Amino acid sequence: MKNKLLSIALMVVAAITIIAAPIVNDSSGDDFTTAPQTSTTTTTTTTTVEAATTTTASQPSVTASGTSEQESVTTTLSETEPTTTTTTTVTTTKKPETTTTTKATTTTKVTTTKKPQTTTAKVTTTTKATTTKKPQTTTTKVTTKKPTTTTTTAKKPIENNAPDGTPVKEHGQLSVKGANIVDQNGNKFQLIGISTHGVGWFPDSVSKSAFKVFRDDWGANAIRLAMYIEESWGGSEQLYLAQPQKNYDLVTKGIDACLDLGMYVIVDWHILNPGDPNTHTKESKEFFAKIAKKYADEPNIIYEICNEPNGNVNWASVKKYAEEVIKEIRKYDSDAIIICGTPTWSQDIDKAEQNRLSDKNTVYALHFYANTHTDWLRNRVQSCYNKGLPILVSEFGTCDASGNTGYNPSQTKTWLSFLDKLNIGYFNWSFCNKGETAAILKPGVPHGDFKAGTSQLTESGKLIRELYRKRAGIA
Ligand code: IDC
Repeated sequence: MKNKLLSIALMVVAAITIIAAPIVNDSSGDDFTTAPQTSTTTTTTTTTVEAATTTTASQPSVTASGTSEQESVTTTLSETEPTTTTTTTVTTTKKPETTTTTKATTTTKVTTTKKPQTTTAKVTTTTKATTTKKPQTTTTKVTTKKPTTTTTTAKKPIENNAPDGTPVKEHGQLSVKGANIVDQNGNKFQLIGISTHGVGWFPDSVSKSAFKVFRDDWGANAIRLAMYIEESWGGSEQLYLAQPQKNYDLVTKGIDACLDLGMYVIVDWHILNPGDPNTHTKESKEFFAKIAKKYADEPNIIYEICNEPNGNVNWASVKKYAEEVIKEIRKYDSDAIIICGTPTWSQDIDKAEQNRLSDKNTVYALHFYANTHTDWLRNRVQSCYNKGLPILVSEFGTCDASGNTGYNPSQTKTWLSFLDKLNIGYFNWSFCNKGETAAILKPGVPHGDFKAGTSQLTESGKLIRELYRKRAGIA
């Protein structure tokens, strides 16, 4: 076969009268560009060997698909007026033993001009052996292309850079297993944390020394950074949509503090207004893409993509929003926990249970306020948990759902011991000094000056500290 092809190629070459032509062979070697000003004649010859395809082409024809082994003969003629130099290159690779159909295509391209400075004629013979059952009768012409760039999802490094002795050092990257969050060793893990109030309104609550008090004096392992995006009653000028850079900087400051402290950190896109998260999908995607790009390698980070859908929005609609935002986050961060809010201020986990998101590391938010939501909501949690729904209480209060009045320590205790039994995590609303029942600090206490002990705490703050410490085994 090799000799036969070689002689055919040489015959073809010999039969062609080459006058001239500047042909520029581009760097890929598969394409030719003919200098236009001197070109006068173009001859193309195609020879077919052993029952195959005849191709007439002004470009070299390259067979590609289905080629299992290849035998090729390349003849290059270089001419400097009018002398002809012939260079023959023969490349042979092993033929397959089980060839059932053999197709050979010889394509010769010769371009001539009258007064060339240099002439290059390239003759290429390509033999294609195909081992498919039915003979293929088409030849695929391949245009040389740079390899397409594919976007790969960022992977987390295995290393855990959290400081020794911290919660993240011990538990590492979290994931979802059935109805529970598990740690890097596959053990059930309960996130126990404190939520800030709106960081736009209380910028000094984003305080590393304060977060350290929650870790060391309260036994918390996580902080939730609540970033309101706008409000209906006023104060919106401090919030994300009005001041994206300021709010982004506060959130990253809070995340960095948690990285230093080895604490988990929830980045909360706090929608209360508007109630439909789809209103600002674009802004949400931009925000989370920025955060995810920056922190994808940190096991600390958790994304909460919509705090509390409410008003005229159903689960199907929230799900649509969630799918878009999750897709965006997953471009950069393949495995962090994502929390998705549920309708009716994150109470309708049962709706989500019936039509779950496909992302395997997404959990569903359930929020309660102890004096408003009692047995009926606990029953819902139990029933969804039994069906394997992963739930996180990313916000709860000790009082009425308004955040003020109705302090209810006994319902708070009932809730927390119920959640402890199921290993469901929870975050108390909120670390702020605003004069309201749910606030942890007494009015006027500077957030940045928060200290261990009880002297700065409200009744609600004292209760949560006591329950958290007990749970963590702090004397
Ligand atoms: C409350 C704050 C209060 C603020 C109000 C409106 O405690 O100071 O004026 O928001 O912005 C939620 C929300 C949370 C609420 C909280 C108490 O997630 O933003 O905070 N709550 O009403 N859901 C149920 C209760």
